[in-house]
Amino acid sequence: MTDPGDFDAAWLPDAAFRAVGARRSLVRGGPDLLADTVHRELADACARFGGEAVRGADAGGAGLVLDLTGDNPADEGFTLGRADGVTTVTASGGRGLLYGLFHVVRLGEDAFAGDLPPRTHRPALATRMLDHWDNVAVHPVTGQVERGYAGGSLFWADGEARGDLDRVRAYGRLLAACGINAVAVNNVNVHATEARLLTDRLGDVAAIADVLRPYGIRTHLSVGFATPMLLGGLPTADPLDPAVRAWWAAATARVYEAIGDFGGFVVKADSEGRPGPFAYGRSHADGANMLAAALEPHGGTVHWRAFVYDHRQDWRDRSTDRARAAYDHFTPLDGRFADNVVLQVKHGPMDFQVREPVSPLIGAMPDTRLAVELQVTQEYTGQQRHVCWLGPMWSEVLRFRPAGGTSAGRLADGLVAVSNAGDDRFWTGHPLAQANLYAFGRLAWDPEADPRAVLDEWIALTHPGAPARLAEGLHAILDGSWATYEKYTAPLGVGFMVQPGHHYGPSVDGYEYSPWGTYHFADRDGVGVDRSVATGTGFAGQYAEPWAKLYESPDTCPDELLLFFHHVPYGHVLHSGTTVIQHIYDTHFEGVAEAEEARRVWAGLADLVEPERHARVAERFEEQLRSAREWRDQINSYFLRKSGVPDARGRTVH
Ligand code: GCW
Repeated sequence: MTDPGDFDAAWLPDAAFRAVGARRSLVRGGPDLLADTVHRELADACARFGGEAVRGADAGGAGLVLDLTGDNPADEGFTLGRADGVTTVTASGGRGLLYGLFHVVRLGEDAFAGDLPPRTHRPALATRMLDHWDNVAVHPVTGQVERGYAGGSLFWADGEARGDLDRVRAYGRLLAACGINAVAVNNVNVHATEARLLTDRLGDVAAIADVLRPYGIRTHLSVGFATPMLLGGLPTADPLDPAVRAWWAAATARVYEAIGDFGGFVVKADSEGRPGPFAYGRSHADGANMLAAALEPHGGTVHWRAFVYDHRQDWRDRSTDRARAAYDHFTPLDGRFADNVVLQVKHGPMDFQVREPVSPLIGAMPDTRLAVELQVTQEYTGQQRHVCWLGPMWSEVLRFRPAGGTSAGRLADGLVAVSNAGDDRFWTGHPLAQANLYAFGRLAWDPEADPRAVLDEWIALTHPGAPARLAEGLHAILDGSWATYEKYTAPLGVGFMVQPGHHYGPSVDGYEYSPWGTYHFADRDGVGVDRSVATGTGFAGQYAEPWAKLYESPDTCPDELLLFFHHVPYGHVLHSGTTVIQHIYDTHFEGVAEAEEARRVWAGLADLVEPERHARVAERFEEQLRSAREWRDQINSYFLRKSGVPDARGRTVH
């Protein structure tokens, strides 16, 4: 065992188990791998807190009984109740039992006080998956973990699988405690070494799967579309070619020999230079369905990403709009995907910016299974050097009602996120970014959950028994941190303005004359992208009503998305009553002031937080402040120089 002191306990510190560990508990039912996990958890907790954990036999006097009935193993739900001094968790399947245990842990002493009428809890979304953009071999451009801000990979180091899987085991345990049930272990940009995870390096994947399985987590692999050529020696990867289909069928069958509960493939095809079906004149449905056919006999799923756009656009070409691309490519294919294909759609139409509208593809393909993809790793939201609690952003996305009816969270069968975890001692680089990982799992379980309540849970689990002042301080720092980040970065939904390549820090024109399709079109008169139907790219028309109409006009478009949908003069008056240019100045000064205030609050919590954790966050705040000031000054100066309109409040703009 790795010394637990080597890495942070995150939301599962020993003390979080005090209430369950102080009692006599009984786990009934099985044999079952996950019921054994539940028993082991209880036995460990009891060893610390003086209780007793019994497995199997009926023993009197238990204060906590976890009953696995086994009648519907696929059901992930559980029923929790309390009567006659006994707290009972009943579940049909092992995962439900495990989730029930963690629910009891979250409740703490409240699970053992008074009567609780039986209540059933069940995840709203069947797939709750983390994608790791981890490379096996260090990639010359993207390193060990693409867009990773938490050290190296949990799974791979320098071209090899890590031998010590204790960290992976601890990770699986943390993920189970927030309800995550699937992990893809390699980057969607599948390079040469990583392609072999499907073939001669499959044993490494199987070893990871073995460690995650006791926590109810199925392992998935990202695969490259051209693998039959790369590794199979075939002259083509045409999805309709019988030899290609046979190659995938055989490769997939071998995966299932090694990993009986393998989850399936994640595929990035015809996207940012990755190979795909277009090369053969085939559709994305042809491509996805070929892989689906290979997986189908074994019960596996294809997660086919919808992130398809022209990344070699001519910036002079105003008719191409990257925001339109996913909808334009995929809606004509609705109903043509096999039952075990899930279309994985980024939550916004562009690319994980601090503010985007919800992708119009969500809800536009009623006959296609949907997974919504979030980015827990903070590529565009401060790279885990800035504090940015994303629960409120994701909650907005999941509660969005595309056609005024069912919410995005209810339309999806899966929620997927790019993980922010690595081999860093605190898992996520910035210790407060642990809250994002936790919240992702909890929102995938219940997309309607109040993010504030989720944050309360995370605070209470991470710091059991801490005084109210700590929770208040953490709320003061985290609650508004997304809004703060938005204030000092790209304004009013316009996006990007980041340094090309690594995407950290400001560069207003960094992507303005680039082929990536990410422009703000600022000139001396105004700024923003006209995506209206009347005079722009027509993107607003991809929405169902009421949204199409709302976004179409600058008069009704919400302020925070104004520059995403419209090009307006600097003097345009927002609903808030201020002009666009004054809003830019005001928010940039405010954003920095708010970050300074958050740093001050954190400093005042030093007596309540373990020194190493406190120091790590304090150090990150220094960098956040430096960077936030740089953002403020570059954005403000840029717009003063473009517009010639001074700050009405006469503050320093360089
Ligand atoms: O946000 C962009 C990232 C790429 C990433 C791509 C994607 C894995 O900058 O690093 O590639 O999205 O989602 O495929």
